[in-house]
Amino acid sequence: MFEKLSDRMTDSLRKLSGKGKISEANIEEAIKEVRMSLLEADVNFKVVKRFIDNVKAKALGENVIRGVDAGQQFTKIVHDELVDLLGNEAVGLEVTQKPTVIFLVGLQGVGKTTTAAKLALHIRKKLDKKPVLVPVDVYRPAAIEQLKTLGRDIEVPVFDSDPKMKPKKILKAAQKWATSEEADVVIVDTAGRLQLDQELMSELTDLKALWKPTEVLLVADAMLGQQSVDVAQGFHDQVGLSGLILTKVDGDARGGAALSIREAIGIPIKFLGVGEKQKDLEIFHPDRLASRILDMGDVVTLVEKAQEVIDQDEAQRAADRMMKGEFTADDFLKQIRQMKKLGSMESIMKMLPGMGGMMKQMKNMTPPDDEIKKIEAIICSMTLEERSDCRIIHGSRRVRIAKGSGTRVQDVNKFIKQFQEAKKMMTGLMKMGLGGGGGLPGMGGGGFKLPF
Ligand SMILES: Nc1nc2c(ncn2[C@@H]2O[C@H](COP(=O)(O)OP(=O)(O)OP(=O)(O)O)[C@@H](O)[C@H]2O)c(=O)[nH]1
Ligand SMILES: [Mg+2]
Repeated sequence: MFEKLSDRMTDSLRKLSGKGKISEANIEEAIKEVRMSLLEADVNFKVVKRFIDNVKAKALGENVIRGVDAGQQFTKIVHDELVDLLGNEAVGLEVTQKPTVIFLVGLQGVGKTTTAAKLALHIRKKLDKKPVLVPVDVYRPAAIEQLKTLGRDIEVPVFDSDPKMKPKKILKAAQKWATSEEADVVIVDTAGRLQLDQELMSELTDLKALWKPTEVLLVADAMLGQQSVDVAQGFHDQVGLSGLILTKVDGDARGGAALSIREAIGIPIKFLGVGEKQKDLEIFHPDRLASRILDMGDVVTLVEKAQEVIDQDEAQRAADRMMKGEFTADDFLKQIRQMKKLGSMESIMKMLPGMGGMMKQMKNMTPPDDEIKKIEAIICSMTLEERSDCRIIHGSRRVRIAKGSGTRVQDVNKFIKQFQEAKKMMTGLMKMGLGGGGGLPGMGGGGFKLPF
């Protein structure tokens, strides 16, 4: 998501770079393009108008710093305005009340049930509280079973709702049950409808009156576009919302709806659903998303992900060995495997500043993930002895490794050469105190380095 918007925005901002100072004449074109890129991304036209007016006022205002490149100044203004549009601060969940009751509401198929499970996992792992789940969707036959299965996967208790009972009765029974479970947070997964209808609204209002929820979160599908602004408005008018969770952000939605809802309705976006798995939920950070859109990278999220999935001790051991010049192909294989836990190379690179533009230039080259797979296969085809000292790998061994890994002898030659060079370079850098782990030979020229 946001890729097209990001591409267009960065293109239009790039055109300004090199121009000395912002002037009405030179930013007119850039402003026009920013407006077009927002409209094309499906941002609500009223929201676009306000956004552009603000950007213009700031750009032509007195606060412009002299001596800074016009492109950079303008990018900063657009960035700040985007952050403002998206709600400035990240707004997390308030879970101090016991129990905190969270209703998830929304149209059919937007991802309410999946999100209920993701949220439960987040609450247990990140907030260190005990969540329970309550399904009240008695209309779709398998809905209750679906939540029970998800709950089992993440070991979160799910209320044994009886589909023959009315939602109100279920909720009443679930109140007692939640107390006996000593739940800190109760997540109620409500039924979806094809569209906003009165029946659904009055059911939700009834449920809300019965067990006053701390949060009513609208789950909205990022793929739905403009329509979701009306849906959000409808839910907000009739049920009252405290926030929004935007799902399927990993898809190829244009993203405009996300940029519109906060501004149009005034409720904060709290989380993003970024995949089908239980762990695929991110706290929504306005500044990080703005940076991603403007191809300024999102190194903070990347580092946080790395802290979660990378074995720090192992990384330290590898770094120590690199320092002593003892880094082997086997260590390298371990590092590749750790890094793969972070996601595809493409998804990692997208989070690095300026990489969006760079990736476009790399279109005709072998995709980095294919390159890594090749390297992995090459190392796996080496004997332990060869892995610990690549210098012993001569002619016939190279042929054997190429055969074993399904690559060409040239590929093996290239890897060994680049591995030795990168090792030398990394050891040098480490000694100067400049390097981190994770140098990747084979990734063209001098290797590729992650920012940790
Ligand atoms: N790619 C992706 N798929 C998602 C995401 N969230 C949910 N889905 C998928 O969307 C589909 C619908 O999800 P559900 O959680 O059943 O949606 P729901 O709103 O509970 O649906 P109803 O209860 O029928 O109204 C499933 O196939 C999910 O795997 C997400 O963030 N990314
Ligand atoms: Mg559901």
